[in-house]
Amino acid sequence: MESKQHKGLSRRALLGATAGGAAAAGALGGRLALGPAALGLGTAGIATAASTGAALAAGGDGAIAPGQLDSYYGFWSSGQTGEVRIMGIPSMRELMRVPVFNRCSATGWGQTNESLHIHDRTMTERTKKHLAANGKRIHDNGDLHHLHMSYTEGKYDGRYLFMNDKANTRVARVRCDVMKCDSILEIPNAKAIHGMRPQKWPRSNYIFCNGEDEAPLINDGTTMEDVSTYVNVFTAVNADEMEVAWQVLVSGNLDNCDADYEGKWAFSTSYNSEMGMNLAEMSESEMDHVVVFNLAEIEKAIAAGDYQEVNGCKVLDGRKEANSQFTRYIPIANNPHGCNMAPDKKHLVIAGKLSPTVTVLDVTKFDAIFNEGADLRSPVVAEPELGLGPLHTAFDGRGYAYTSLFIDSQVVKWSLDEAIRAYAGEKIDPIKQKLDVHYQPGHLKIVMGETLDARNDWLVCLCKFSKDRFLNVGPLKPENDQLIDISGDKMVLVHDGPTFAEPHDAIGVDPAVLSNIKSVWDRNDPMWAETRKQAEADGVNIDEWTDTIIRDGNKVRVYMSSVAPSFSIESFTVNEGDEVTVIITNLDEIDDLTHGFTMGNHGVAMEIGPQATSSITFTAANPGVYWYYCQWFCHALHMEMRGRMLVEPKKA
Ligand code: K7E
Ligand code: CUA
Ligand code: CA
Repeated sequence: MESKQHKGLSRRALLGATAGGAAAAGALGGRLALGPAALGLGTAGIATAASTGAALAAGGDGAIAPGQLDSYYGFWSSGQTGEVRIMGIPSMRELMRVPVFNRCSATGWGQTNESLHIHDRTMTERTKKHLAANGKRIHDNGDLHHLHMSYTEGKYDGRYLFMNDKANTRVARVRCDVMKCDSILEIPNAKAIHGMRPQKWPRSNYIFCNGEDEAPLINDGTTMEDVSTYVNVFTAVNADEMEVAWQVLVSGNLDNCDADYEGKWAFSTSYNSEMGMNLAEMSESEMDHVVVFNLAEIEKAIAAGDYQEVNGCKVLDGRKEANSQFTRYIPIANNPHGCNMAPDKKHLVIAGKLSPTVTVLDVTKFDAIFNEGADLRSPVVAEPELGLGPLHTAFDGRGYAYTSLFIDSQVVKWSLDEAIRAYAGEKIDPIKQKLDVHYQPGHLKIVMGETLDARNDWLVCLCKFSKDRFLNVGPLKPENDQLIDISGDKMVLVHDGPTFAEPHDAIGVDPAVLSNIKSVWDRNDPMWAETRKQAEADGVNIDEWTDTIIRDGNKVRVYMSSVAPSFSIESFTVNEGDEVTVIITNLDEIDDLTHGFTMGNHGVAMEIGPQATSSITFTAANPGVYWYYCQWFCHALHMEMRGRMLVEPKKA
């Protein structure tokens, strides 16, 4: 493989030396690129800008010249922003955002009827009551920490991405063929889904979801002070149906989780085995634990009907005092955090957080701890001391592990094999290198590192603080996702990547896995199945040019088509107080020809991709003239792609 090792001249030094030139070229390139494309004048001007950029970016180290594609996809979580971001590795360019738990001003996510159907598909009655009381239809926020791709036999299969929402106890799914969310599931009984992983073997039949916060199982206000009634809930979601398959009650809370490569186990860290309600109580014990979930035993009980049904979920008791075969609790030092399965199919690495150690468990020894009287620490095969604040661990394909040290602001590279030999008594130091990162790293990821196809080229380290690494943008600073070249013996930091609040986690994916990505929608896509049903009931063919207005009491459905640069309807009339639904099919079939629909002064906007149908509903509360327009710059006459809604005053 071609080495990407540092060649003496850093990207930073290179760009620093030519900063003035780069900025000038960037500004020039921007203007040139917009002008001719918009006016349909060809691309002669763009070529000039591109070659200027390429010269500046030459020199390697993760730099990708204009017009060049990245080697890998990166899928980034975004924490409290609630979206998924698609990045390029190694350029660290942001390629796209996929709204999931957030609302999106550009695409209308959280506002279009298609996205609202997805949002309220599985809302609990409690959430509906809460939303109604607050005058809302959906939550406005999410806290998306973890995202992972679906697996088949231990490798990514390019079907779906799955992600958690800690804020509102949800799990969502994104279709990889169109990179849009197609399912959001609110999980009953649990509180605050944090750690979340798909099953790796034989395929991702389940998504494992950790409930982080403790509360009474029947949370109706009757036992709030009695902490002994609090439980934590581990949930398996059926990934194909996006429904809860089963839940297991556990002792202690649940933080991060992972699954093995044999389909036998899931495991979760717990920092609050104490069931403490404040910081002092939560860090009181010397030891917390990792919960091991025995999938075969759980399945057996579910199949036998040996469960309790709570809020429509099948619930098993895996708490310590229940003494079941569903769980075992392996003691681990002091508030552990990360839970990472190595691609050697054998080793699970638990990061100590408050302890300077990581604990390596041999998952092939987990059967033994389910025997009566077994030593629960018997699967421990190494416990190297790595540094302060170990949070998460990544793996390459050569047997090295890379652990983030939050307090030390470092990534430590160490050998799994040597750590195991050292634990067995050999005089050997498993630590290969410590690299400073900037600053306070959380997750770190190697391309394909959470699959049986782990690579040896790039490590991304997601740092929580950027402090002085970028121009000051005010009290709220970006995070800093750093790119590290791991292809040689030594790790080399090659790029700083500022990001908005707050990616926790990421995965790197070979584009070969994603050959199914479409550029144009399929007209029969299920995304607008409900809308299609309504159109059929209205006798409207949304697959053809249409300009039909259906009046149904005070509901008005406006069916339009779009072909650049026109909507099929130039104006329509409704009555004051009407509930108006605008349904638009974009009949353009060309790559990258997205239209939009924005209704002026109504807070209404949506994206309509090529060959897609989108719809949006609002009330025309005030009489008068309102212009609607296409907000996606689609044509030289894009500004002219507009029309009027005339709202007749109520008759006295
Ligand atoms: Cu470490 Cu929520 Cu994955 Cu953040 S968690 S770092
Ligand atoms: Cu269509 Cu702008
Ligand atoms: Ca603790």
